[in-house]
Amino acid sequence: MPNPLYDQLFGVHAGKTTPFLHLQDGSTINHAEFLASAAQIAHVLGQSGMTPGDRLAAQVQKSPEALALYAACVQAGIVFLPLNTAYTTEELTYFIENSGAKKVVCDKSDEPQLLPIAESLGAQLETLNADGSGTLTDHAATMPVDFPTVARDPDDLAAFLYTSGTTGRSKGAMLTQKNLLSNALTLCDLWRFTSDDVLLHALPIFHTHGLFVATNVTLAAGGAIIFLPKFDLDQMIGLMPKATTMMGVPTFYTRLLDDLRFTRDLTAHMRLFVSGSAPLLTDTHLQFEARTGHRILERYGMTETNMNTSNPYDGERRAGTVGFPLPGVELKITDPNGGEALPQGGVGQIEVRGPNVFKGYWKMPEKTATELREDGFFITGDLARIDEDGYVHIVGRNKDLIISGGYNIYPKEIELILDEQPGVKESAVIGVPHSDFGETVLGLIVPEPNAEPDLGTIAEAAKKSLARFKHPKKLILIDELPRNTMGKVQKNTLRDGYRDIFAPAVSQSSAK
Ligand code: MCA
Ligand code: AMP
Repeated sequence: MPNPLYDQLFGVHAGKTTPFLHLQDGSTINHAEFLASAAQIAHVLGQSGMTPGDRLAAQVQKSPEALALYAACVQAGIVFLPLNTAYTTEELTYFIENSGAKKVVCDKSDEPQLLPIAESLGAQLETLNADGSGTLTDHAATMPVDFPTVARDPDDLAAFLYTSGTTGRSKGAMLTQKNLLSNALTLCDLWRFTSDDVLLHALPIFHTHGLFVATNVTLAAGGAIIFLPKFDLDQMIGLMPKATTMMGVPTFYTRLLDDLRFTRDLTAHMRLFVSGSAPLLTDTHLQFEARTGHRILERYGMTETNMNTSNPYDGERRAGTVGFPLPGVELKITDPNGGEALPQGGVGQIEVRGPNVFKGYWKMPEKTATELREDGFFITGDLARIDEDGYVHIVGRNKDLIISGGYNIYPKEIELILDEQPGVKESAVIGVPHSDFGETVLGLIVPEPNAEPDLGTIAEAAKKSLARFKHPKKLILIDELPRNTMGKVQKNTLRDGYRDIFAPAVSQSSAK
């Protein structure tokens, strides 16, 4: 029975004993071994009563077993919902409840907090730890090593990825088999991935970049991955000689450039460096070329759309641009007010349509209707222009969003918490340039009349509710927020006023 995503990314490697995952302890898992462990997990899912279309929420550390869990979900027709390991219990509760997940997989250390929540929401819980141990793998070990793949239609859901929004409520982006597969095959072809490639993989596998771009593209090619638990400069430099390609967020590249061991010799054999998830500064692009002789290939995507554009493999990789629309992806620049297409060169919002564009937000038809037009074009909220040669230049955002080290942070979510604190009249959260993370979070707080809110207590409240990467790096009391005549807070004025607060000598500011 056909299951296009499983068949073409995973099943196609059945029986292959060529390496798939090179682990940091020096061991290797080949394709056949990986598929066997995925099949065993798929049996666990099936035997626990999960049926195709059910959701599985996983907040687990990066491990081969975590990746096999993804493959198992695809094979069993379960919708995979990976979650950032930094999310707090409060954040997780929302995701489990909103998605109606039937199973939650988490680290053993999180079980005490999550078990009562899972039980109260009618979900089963399994554990999976960073070293691969846990109830999930214990159960899987007793299962057969092949699993009858569940038939799926290209429009069936394969994954949910939650993405925050300007209202502060996270939305589950529904991604179909077709969305993921079409993008993986297109990128594999465009970036010339083959079974000889070895990708240096230090990205997390709970977001699009690390899972659906880096992993799926390598799978589509039948290549191998040097699978690191996280970005570690020493490991990156130590293992680079064994790789042919690398994908990363701009912070990876600035951190590598900050290290003198990162040289032309170290990278001479490399075939391709890809950057995305946040703007790569022209300066970083040029420094990288001067140091290594390689031009980083920058591409642009979103959780809702996977990848939309890419610089060319063969042609000029133009610094400060995200290249051309991918084959099969239509892209237009429209007037943010009326929605009509602008003439070439005009600055407007990016809209995209193609097999990569998601099906909508889970249980949020109104949200879906405001962002996904009836004709299939998705309104990205990114502002751009197309130059005379067709390269897309992202010049800003029509959405209140901060990108810190490649992670998206919606200010509204933080403002809602700050506003609730005693003595706080209102707040504004902005992104300011940061030399390592590109942008970082600054919270500006206006006290109630005659109140003196305690910033330490407020910071603690934010820590309790929000993932670590969303915590304001600094909170500042101010008298009032600048507003325009319509009463709207002028965040640009605030961003200009505080842009040097972390005094970055060279910044990766997203103010493009
Ligand atoms: C870690 N911290 C962060 C971040 N990461 N704070 C703000 N922003 C971050 N991105 C916290 C840590 O918890 C720690 O807190 C402190 O900052 C310093 O940690 P450090 O050791 O320097 O950080 P790290 O562990 O080295 O992580 C930095 C990182 C990582 C390697 C840049 O954030 C990362 O892997 N980012 C990639 C994100 C990604 O994959 N994005 C793709 C999304 P404390 O000191 O309190 O412990 S997909 C997407 O955007 C679209 C679809 C696309 O186009 O790809
Ligand atoms: P996310 O919602 O996490 O998927 O993040 C998607 C957002 O990241 C996009 O809407 C852009 O604002 C930003 N983004 C991704 N890649 C790039 C890039 N190469 N340059 C600039 N912004 C990017």
